[in-house]
Amino acid sequence: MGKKDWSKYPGRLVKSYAGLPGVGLTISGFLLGAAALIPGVNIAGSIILGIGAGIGGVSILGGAISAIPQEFREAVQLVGKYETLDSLADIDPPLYKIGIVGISRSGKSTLTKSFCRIPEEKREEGKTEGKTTELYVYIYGLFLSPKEGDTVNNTKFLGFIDGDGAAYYQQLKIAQESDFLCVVVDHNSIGKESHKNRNIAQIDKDRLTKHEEFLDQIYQHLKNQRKENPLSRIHFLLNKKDFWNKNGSQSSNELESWFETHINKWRDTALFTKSISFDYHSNQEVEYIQKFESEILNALTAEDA
Ligand SMILES: Nc1nc2c(ncn2[C@@H]2O[C@H](COP(=O)(O)OP(=O)(O)OP(=O)(O)O)[C@@H](O)[C@H]2O)c(=O)[nH]1
Ligand SMILES: [Mg+2]
Repeated sequence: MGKKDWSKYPGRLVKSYAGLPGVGLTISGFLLGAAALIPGVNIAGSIILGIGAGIGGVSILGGAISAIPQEFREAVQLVGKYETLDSLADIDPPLYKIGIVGISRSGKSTLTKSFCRIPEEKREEGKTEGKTTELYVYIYGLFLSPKEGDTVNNTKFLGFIDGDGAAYYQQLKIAQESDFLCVVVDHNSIGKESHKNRNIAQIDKDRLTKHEEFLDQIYQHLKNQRKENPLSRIHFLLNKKDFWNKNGSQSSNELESWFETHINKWRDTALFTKSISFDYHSNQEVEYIQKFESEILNALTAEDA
């Protein structure tokens, strides 16, 4: 059985009564009935009073029932399922929303797949399979190490939000709705399936410019949308380390310094997040996925403190 959130009941009740014709009828019934009590007025007035009160009573009862909150869906039942961003409001407990943003081919869906260990048969076309076209949320249960006195397993329910990197309206929406925002950048658009005979370590300057434009858009949007309600954390990942660090070359130093310069700019001025962090990352290595998990745990702990 789902739980209901009764804290919203009084508000819903007032709303539900505001639109009821029965309340008006009750009042008119009472007025007519009262008139009937005046000596010399017809006895029919008393009957009208009865009818008016009756209709009013039924409406009041109907209003009280319709204001009962909708049932909540339990997060534990949704683990391993896809949801939409608009369907999360009735989930209990509320999800901790991890938004993954970045330009196309930076590795957002790969990160989501690897972190949530989404089995192949569950991957959906346009979501976690192939090029992302739709904005989706994937529900994941993160096991937390038990605190003293815990009698049951402590799980935090995460909603991973991923979308099409080429559709900026999706990216801005994700950033705006997140608790923990992960911004993924890279040095070129080469992927696993297209690296043969290519210089995988080469830094594509145009791509870095594209990341910069993207970062600007996200920055402006968050500045506008989240100044009253700051995010819990923004975490930057410089992805595809397995490619750009191939030879441990001079160019990887350049890339790292490009990355850190941008993060420092955010650090100095971004008031729309409680904290900022970054890491070098590769979706190909489990060690980095674990580091990403510690970063989420870290932000969660800070949030609970
Ligand atoms: N070498 C390497 N390739 C990666 C890494 N992460 C992702 N890729 C590859 O980069 C390509 C694009 O990855 P996706 O995860 O589909 O990129 P995306 O950001 O979801 O892109 P859109 O859905 O278009 O927004 C794929 O070929 C991935 O295999 C990584 O850490 N290292
Ligand atoms: Mg994708």
